Amino acid sequence: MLCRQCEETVAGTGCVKKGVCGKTEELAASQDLLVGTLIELAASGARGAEVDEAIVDGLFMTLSNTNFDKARIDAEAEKGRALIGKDAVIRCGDILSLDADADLRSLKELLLFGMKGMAAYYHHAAILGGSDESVTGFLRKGMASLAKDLSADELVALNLECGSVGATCLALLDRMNTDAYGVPEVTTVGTGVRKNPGILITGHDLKDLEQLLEQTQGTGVDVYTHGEMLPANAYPAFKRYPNLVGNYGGAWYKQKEEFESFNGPIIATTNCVLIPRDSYKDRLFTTGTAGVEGVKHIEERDGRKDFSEVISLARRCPAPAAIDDASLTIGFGHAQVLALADRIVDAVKSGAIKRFVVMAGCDGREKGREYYTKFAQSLPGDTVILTAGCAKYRYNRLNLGDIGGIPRVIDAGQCNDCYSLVVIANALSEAFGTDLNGLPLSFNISWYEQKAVLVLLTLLSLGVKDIMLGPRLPGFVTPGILDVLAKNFGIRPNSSVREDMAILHIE
Ligand code: FSO
Ligand code: SF4
Repeated sequence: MLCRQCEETVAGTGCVKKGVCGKTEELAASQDLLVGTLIELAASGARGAEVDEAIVDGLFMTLSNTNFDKARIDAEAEKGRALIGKDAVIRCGDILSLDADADLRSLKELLLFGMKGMAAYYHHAAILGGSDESVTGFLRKGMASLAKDLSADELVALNLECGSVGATCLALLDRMNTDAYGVPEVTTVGTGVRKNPGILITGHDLKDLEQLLEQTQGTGVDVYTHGEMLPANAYPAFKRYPNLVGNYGGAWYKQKEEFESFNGPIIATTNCVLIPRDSYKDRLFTTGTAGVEGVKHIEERDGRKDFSEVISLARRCPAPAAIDDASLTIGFGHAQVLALADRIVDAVKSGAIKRFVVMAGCDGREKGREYYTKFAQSLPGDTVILTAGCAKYRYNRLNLGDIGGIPRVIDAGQCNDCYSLVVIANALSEAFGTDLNGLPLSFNISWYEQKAVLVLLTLLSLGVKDIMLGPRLPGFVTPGILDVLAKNFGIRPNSSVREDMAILHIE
């Protein structure tokens, strides 16, 4: 196997015997065949809703930490083969062969991983009824292009197109979420526990949360969010449920300890799910694109998921053990921030706010990610952090205060809500009559998996320059491609907090 799609890849170069994530060689081979089948499906010229769904869901299932169930990956490849109408056997590894020119392969991997991220975001929009042919059309075109001999210029252009379609996809998801659940409100969320038994829901799927809340009404079972589900607490549609207690725990990589101490059942709706410890494996359920071998999977039937087994298990379990009892302020999507726009502009003009730093992205388990906590702590008091995604868990408990009522950590929500950061940045650029690069705005992004790759491509397609990226640069980016990214876009790796502050013009 060779997998180097995420930031935690072995030695920063590639997982070859087993994934750091726990992916086995057998699972990697199945994923390789699935992605190869999807490339062939896209190249076959087949069209229709089933084809698009197969590409979107198949790609999403191969995203890091999404599906560890080989049988489901194989079944998905079988679905693809049926749509092609012949026995496709091409593996992605054959198409993106190591024998090929390393820089061209690197650009194709960048494109493939960006499309995996796009597929994940599109899946979320689609389950809420959203659709956009410009997104699915690009996924078909982009996947088919992986099997072609293309020049570096053609591949760079496709990557930028991927980023630009990514903006459309993120805007669609933003619209679908707010149409379904209302505009997020600024909300204080508790992290403590109550005495009732509870169900913990993690991942990004808001529709799963909606159905769980409906089905738990009157059962005496509480519901807690975990990880990337935290921002759900800000939606008016969910706030009206009295048994939505708050958020339990931190980012995805802490789940082994936190799922254990939760005591009750856990529903993993998407990435990031980890191969569980035995201590809670029989309390873990997956749904949607998520999967783990030996863990019960809840299927959707006629648009409905039946969580009765989870609820009945919860009633037999002890209440969650407290981890802490803090409060987090969330809900700064673009609507709430734009409502503060006049105050923000005045604060910049008066010098009360000197700089915004986008610190969005992912959290992860390496020790080196303490950098982001230290960076946030070291920022001067006249700086505001704009964030989205699970990266926030590195600094959302620091109580960094506010600047004249404007919080120093503006948390737009999940990584699915990165579109809000684009809207906010565009509004600032309009207010100050300058392009994004002329604003007092710096980017210090932390990445882990492929949704972050898509967001990065989106920022590049919007013309954002000088993005700092860490904690390590992608293993699939060759020195030659890094050089192109550095020369054309000013992308650079982070180093030490002190040096990076100076580079990002933070005094
Ligand atoms: Fe985090 Fe995981 Fe949302 Fe990612 S939970 S790391 S970018 O998969 O999805 O931010
Ligand atoms: Fe390795 Fe990441 Fe691939 Fe898992 S997803 S096998 S950790 S590169």
